[in-house]
Amino acid sequence: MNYKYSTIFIFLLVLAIFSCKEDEETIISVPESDRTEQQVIDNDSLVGYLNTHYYNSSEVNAMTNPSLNDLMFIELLDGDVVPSDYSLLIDNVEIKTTTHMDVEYMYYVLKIKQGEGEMSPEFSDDIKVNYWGALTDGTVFDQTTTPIVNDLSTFIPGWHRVLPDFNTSDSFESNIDGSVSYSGYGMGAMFIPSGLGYFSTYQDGIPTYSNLIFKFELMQTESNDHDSDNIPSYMEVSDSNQYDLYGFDTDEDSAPDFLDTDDDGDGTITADEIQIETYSDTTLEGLKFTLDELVLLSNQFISSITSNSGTFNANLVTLVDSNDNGVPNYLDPAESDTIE
Ligand SMILES: [Ca+2]
Ligand SMILES: [Ca+2]
Ligand SMILES: [Ca+2]
Ligand SMILES: [Ca+2]
Repeated sequence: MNYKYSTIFIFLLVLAIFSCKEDEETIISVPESDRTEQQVIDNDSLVGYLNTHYYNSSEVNAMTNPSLNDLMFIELLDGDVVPSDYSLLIDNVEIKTTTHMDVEYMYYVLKIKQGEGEMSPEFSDDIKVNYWGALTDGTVFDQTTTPIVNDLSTFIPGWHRVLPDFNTSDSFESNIDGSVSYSGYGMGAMFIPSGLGYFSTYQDGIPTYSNLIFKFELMQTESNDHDSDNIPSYMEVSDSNQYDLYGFDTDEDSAPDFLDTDDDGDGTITADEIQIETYSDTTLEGLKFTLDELVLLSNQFISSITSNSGTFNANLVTLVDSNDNGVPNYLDPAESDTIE
């Protein structure tokens, strides 16, 4: 190696070392924010937004089936007053609190339509929705054009809290072009802190620690029992954290209860450790009438209604506790008798 090339080599080597060092420092210099501190910052920002934005309340409230684009958030400029027929968001949102990852969060819900349907999703159910998502600076990062069906448990924590407070559509009709028009659907908007959104995780179009605004329409919902053990997934959580599907593993075999067909690991599947009585009728109304007449005990629930070639079915599930120790058999390895 002659002098000229060795100089270049040393220069590149120094540059490489320097670059590596800089990369390391870049990574180290961005520790995740403290959730409690970030919540204070986020809540100030959200309240600021709600105090400086109004919406077309009279117009949208008068509509039977308002679309997402019908609901408009408009910035109140300094010195202006809210026009009549419009309302300031802060005066109309419901203020909610919840605990997520041991932090108390506040979030805000604007309810335009409760929804005329009978169904409300649990946080782990499938939902059919239209939505529009934006940052508080007005940047839209996602929007549906036709309703999508998705498992609500895969959505961000804010959605788990908000959607169960709404009802589904009460009717729909198929159009000539194959699309479906819904009416009487639940519709609203949520204003959620980053801690109930993506927090420190960067998403396409969503910077880290972004507060999020969603408008949504809830068309339909369907109960989810991910492991088909007859215990709906929303019930396969701990009492202390009703939204944490993955954190509840009774037999500690690394399969969380909602994905475990033998929850207590005693060798008898859960479906055989509970009592199931099926009710059927040729009409939905007839079945509902029968179910309404039932007087449920505290350890009983009715599974969602399903239909199968003209017959409507629902299961009355009893969580039997044979040894009377307060733990139902399917979660109690000490009690493994199969229920007849
Ligand atoms: Ca289940
Ligand atoms: Ca398990
Ligand atoms: Ca299970
Ligand atoms: Ca079992």
